[in-house]
Amino acid sequence: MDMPRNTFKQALQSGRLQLGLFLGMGSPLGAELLATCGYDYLLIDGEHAANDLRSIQAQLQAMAAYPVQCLVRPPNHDASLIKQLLGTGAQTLLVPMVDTAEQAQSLVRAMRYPPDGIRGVGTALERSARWNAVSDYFARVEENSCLIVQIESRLGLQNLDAIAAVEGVDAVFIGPADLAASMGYLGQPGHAEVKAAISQAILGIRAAGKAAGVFSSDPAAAQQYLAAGASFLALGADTSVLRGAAVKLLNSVRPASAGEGAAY
Ligand code: 3PY
Ligand code: MG
Repeated sequence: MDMPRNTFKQALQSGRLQLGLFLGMGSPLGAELLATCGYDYLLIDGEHAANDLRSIQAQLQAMAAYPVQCLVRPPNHDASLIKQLLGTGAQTLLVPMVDTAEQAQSLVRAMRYPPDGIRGVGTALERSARWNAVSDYFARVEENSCLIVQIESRLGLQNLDAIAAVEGVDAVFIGPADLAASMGYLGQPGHAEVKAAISQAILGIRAAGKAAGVFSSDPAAAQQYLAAGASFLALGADTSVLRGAAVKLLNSVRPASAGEGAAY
């Protein structure tokens, strides 16, 4: 059978805007439901959400029947975990907390087989190669693998040019929540100084010839980041979308005088 194509990577390479959502529910049914909504990509979050290898695998399986690209965020830089996530069939990884070019280089090596990297060879056991049913897996794996590093600290911003220049880093994604914390604005990802730093970072990433992305659940900020040159956005998380819609529905019917209602 054919190698599954990483159309997300192709879209980044050709500068086509990609709009996505983070998945934090750990639910294959939720992932499948969201796969019908028309987002270009859905990102299974393993950094903050309660996901493990098996729940990530189940969500990848649930979304496989739909024309949506699946990204995964591991919790850390562990090369063994990256090997397992790639083996599970994740082709695009968004790796958090990348502060230096050396860290980015290590991640590139974790993504690649020897002699260019350190990824172990075990396709007979891996969904990525459909257990060796994909006959040209090794010839096609690199063109279909995509590494996005997250810059989300002052140090990361200082090292942005060097990080973005690392060969094998396909794109750089800014994490506003952590960046805001690092800049002294914990809980204020929409602070004017944070937004200005993000727009500046996007310009730097583009100048390095890499695709730039950012998380923005605020549509006005999202427009600002698009204008600065971002080519992929995460528009929020399923958890916030669900909670926001549930609260809005309730408040649309509940009499104003009824207060907040029971606390569950
Ligand atoms: C952040 O905002 O810090 C994130 O990692 C989400 O994009
Ligand atoms: Mg973050």
